[in-house]
Amino acid sequence: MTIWENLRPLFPYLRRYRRGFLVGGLFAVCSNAIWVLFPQVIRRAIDDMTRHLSYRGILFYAGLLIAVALAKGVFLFLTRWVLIGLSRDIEYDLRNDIFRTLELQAPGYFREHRTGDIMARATNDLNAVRMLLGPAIMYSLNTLLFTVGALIFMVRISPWLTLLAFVPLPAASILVQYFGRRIHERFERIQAMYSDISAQVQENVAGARLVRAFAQEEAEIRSFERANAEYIRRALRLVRLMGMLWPTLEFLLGLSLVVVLLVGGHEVVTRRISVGAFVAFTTYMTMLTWPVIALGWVVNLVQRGTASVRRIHELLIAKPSISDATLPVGQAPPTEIRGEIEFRNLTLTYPGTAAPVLRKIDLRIPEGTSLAIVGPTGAGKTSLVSLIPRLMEAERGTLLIDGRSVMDYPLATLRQAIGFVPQETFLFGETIRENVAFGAPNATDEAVLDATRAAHIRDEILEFPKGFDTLVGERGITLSGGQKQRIAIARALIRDPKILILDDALSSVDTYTEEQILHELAERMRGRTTIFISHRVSTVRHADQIAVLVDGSIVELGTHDELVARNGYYTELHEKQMLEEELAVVG
Ligand code: M5T
Ligand code: MG
Repeated sequence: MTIWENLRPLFPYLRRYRRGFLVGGLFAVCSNAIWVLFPQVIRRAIDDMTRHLSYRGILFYAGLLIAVALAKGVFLFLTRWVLIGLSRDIEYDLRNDIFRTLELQAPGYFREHRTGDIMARATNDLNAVRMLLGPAIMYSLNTLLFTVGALIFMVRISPWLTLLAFVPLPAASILVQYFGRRIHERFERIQAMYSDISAQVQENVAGARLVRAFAQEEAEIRSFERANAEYIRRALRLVRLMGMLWPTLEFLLGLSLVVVLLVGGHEVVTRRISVGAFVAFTTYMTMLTWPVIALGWVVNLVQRGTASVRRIHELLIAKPSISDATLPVGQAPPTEIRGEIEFRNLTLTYPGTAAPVLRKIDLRIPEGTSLAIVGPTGAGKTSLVSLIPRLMEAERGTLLIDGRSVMDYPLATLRQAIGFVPQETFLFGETIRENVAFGAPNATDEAVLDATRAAHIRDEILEFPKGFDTLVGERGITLSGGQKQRIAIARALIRDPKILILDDALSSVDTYTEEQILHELAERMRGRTTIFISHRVSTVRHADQIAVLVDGSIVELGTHDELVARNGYYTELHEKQMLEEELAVVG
């Protein structure tokens, strides 16, 4: 693959700022056009001096040199300002685009990609791309322009000498290419290791309680040290390579200067070129030293940058596996959801697994009724309800809402109608108020109070010193499992959903509070559809329908009384829990 193909993902971004690049390029042309005149002034000065020495003449040339240097400085500043600024603009666009694509991914994406790896790409790789777009473009432009300008003047002084001076050039270019490939490979290995390290840090921060509880700190530290050492080892291999590149380039340049001195010196002695021209010529050569060395650095930046462009591109092109369907022409997407849900012979298999988690599910939940799902752990309850808000995808035709495929609904319409309380409660590190109003940003304070009251958490919140302004998580208060669950319920209720799904959402709440919340929910959800998953008979007994899910299949379906009479899984569960209750009363 050529470097251009590697950089292709950046083209749209570059195109967006082409005017800026044009302006920056013009400034670069100006600064270099002025800078190549510097040796010309020296040449005139020396040639004049060899003919007639005048103090005023010297002053004039000195002033001229200062003027040239100043003008060049101004344009260099402008070039840098514009071009480096553009790299920041594109960095801004890229970072937004990365976040946007991540935000649109289906939850399954984050099971397959490690957070640390994503973070590494969004930070380290983005930085490498910025260096490519800013300094790398700027220095290569400057090098190119100055070399071309210098070459024109050098050829005019002596074509033969110029040829000699550039003899080592092919060697240098081969060298740069050879090193470039190596740098690219090594840099990719470094970035991969950096992703690993980031992932380790992230997991150890997120899993801090577990690591402490299992006393695995030392083991984790050792494992981290190993990864860190490997990272440094790889970084040092790159340093070795780079350390060899620059001196080699400098050496080649020094070599050509020696050749020019020998041959050019002879030309001067034989009066074929003037002393001034000779000095100007060697000045050009020394002035070329830095751009050539910068070229070595640019090669490094470009190689790093292209490796990172690929890694960022991988993030950006990941198509969300779940998105709005394109309906046949002339067919409008449904805008209203009443709340009837139907599973039709639905079978679900997770990618990468052999056995289906859900088998031939046939189930209808009429609008405005409630369904409870019970069943042993791992039976597929969470998987089943995740299909309704399309957190996972069911095959077309197997899941219908109000008689239409769930895929026909725009995601926003569908999800707006659903209140979802996931099994694992997640709260943001914001205030309780913001967490409750997460899905209803325009909710009034009354609405927040009302939803939390229904979830039986309002009074507890009001007892916190900062009430609803209490921060949750790392920078604030640590809530109990049951408190988090009830806030999550309030968060779902405040959206006033047509369909409410509670996935074991009361598991950390005591049975007494649970009953009160259920009573409240029954009131609020009258005429709406409710699905709740639970392991407790006490939770599910009043539901219009109860489904028993075992190993991915619905084995029993009916009301509490019907199921109790069936002498199956539900009856057993019921009896066991009744016994437990009695024992609790006796105890
Ligand atoms: C049912 C598997 C899981 C289990 C089965 C979410 C998820 C689940 N599974 C995957 O392979 N990949 C996934 O992303 O599916 O899992 P569940 O639906 O979460 O079961 P449950 O909700 O009935 O269990 P529980 O413990 O919450 O009562 O084999 O490995
Ligand atoms: Mg579950």
